[in-house]
This record gives sequence, structure tokens and C-alpha cells, in this order.
Amino acid sequence: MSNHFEKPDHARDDWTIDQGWSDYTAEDHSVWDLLYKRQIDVLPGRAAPEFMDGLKALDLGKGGIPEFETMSDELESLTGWRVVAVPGLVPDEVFFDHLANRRFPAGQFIRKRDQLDYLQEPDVFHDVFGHVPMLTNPIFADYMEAYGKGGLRSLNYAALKNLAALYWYTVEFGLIRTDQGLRIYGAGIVSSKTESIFALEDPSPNRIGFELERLMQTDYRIDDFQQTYFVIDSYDQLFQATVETDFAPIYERLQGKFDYRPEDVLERDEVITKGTQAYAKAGGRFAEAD
Ligand code: HBI
Ligand code: FE
Repeated sequence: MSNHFEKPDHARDDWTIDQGWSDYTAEDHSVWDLLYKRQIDVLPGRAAPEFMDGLKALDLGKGGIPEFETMSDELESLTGWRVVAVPGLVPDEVFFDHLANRRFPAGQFIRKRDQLDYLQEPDVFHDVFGHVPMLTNPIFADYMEAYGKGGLRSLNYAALKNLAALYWYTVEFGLIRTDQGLRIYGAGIVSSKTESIFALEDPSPNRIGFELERLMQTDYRIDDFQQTYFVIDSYDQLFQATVETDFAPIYERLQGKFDYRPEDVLERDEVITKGTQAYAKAGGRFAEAD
């Protein structure tokens, strides 16, 4: 599995482009403001404290789409990361190379007002609001770099899908246990109003303790709420699992194996809540094998 698409003419070799901040229209900025307000209404008490701290540290609520250079100067002073603009999805090896060098590639465009809830490609709201606050956390920032480096190494194995599942169930849709209860930190959740509530409060999905090899074999849905969320105890757990694990033996063992369906609960799982799966629709990738 590798993604191939044409690099637009205006993109550089590393797929970066100018953000072109002064070209955003008043409507673009007001879509950001609207999305920002919707999230701020639901995130306190649901988002991880580290995410809320990051929003504040970067002043992402000052109004309008942030300017990447200014934001990156602040972010760099905190954890050494910068944000670079890209046209949308970039090839895996390009994506990994940016992360491995502590650059987060963020979509330059913003969604239209009539598609607030669902998009095919990551836009500036998902990427900046969803991902960048967690990059102010030193341990999470190290994890993202380790993931990028692991990604570059994985290109020689049939393991990309396994690694993509790790990203999916942590960076995009991860939950964390705190003394106050479960909190969301995944960018795909914190940038979505409905999933911010669903991920924590709906009886439908499973919530299962993080186990690296288990989650690297678990399929996921990209077009719907998750049927399983994986819960970490700390960002350090995530970082240690990634940096101290030599992925090579895991890849040899897995051989690209991808055995678990999104809704499966296994004997070995630490089940935090077992879902009713009431939300799950029929069908999906494994439907024929059922
Ligand atoms: N490109 N811009 C962008 N954003 C992503 O999240 C992204 C990507 N290219 C590849 C990719 N993600 C995934 O295939 C990896 O997480 C495995
Ligand atoms: Fe994302």
C-alpha cells in the first residue's frame, strides 16, 4: 500500500508550498472561527489537558486562520517543531520525512461552510487545530518524530498498513486515561464536534487498553465514527513503545497481517468499555468473510 498522486506544479520537491496567508478570504477566516467556536464549546472536560494547554500556548483562538510562520516560531521555541504548508495529502515517504525532521505538513486550504463535518483530505483546520496543539507537548512531539523515523524504515517492509493503523489509533483517534477520567487527544476526534462527544460518551464503541502489536493489526474505518478506541495511560507509554521497539521483528512477525476487524474484542484485551456496536452499519471491508 502506497499512495501515489501527482505533485502540483506549484509545490516544491518536498511537496511544500507557500501558505499564502494574505490570499485567504474573509469567508475562509470566518469558517475557521466557526469551526473553532464549535470545538471550544465541547472540548473543555473532554480534551486532554495537554491539548488545551497547546491551544492556549499557540494562541490558536485569536481569530482567523493562523499564519504558519508566526505559529511555527512559537512552536519551535517550545519543542523544535515547525508547521509547513502542503496542498493536501502527500506521498507516504514525503510525509514520514517531514515528521522525522520535526516538520508537520499541514493542508493549506480550508473547507467550505457547507462541508463543516466531513472532508476527504486534511485541511488547515484539521491539521492545525487538530494536530499542532499536541506538538507543544515534549513527549508527544518526540513520539511524532519517532513515528516518522519508523515510517521511513518501514518503507522496506510490507508493513505500511500496520504503521498506518498505529497512527490512526493514536495520533488521529487516541484516548488517554487521566485521574479525571478518559480524555481525547487524537486529532481526528478533537477537530470533530460530533466525534468528540461520541468517542467518550456513546455506548456503541469499544474502549480498549493500548497494546502496540494488537493495534497494528486492527483495521479501521475512514468514513465513519470508530468502532474501537485505544486508550493510553501516558504519552510516555506511546513514545517508549515506538522508540524502544525495533519495528523490524514486529514486521517480520506480522508479515503485513491485518487480522482484526474494527469492532473485534479479543481475549487478551484490557477492556475498559465493551461497546454495544449499535452505531455500526452493516458491511465494511471484512463483510464477505463473516
Ligand atoms: N499526507 N498531508 C498528509 N497528511 C497525512 O496525515 C498523511 C499524508 N500522507 C500519508 C499519510 N498521512 C498516511 O499514509 C501515513 O499516516 C501512514
Ligand atoms: Fe490528521
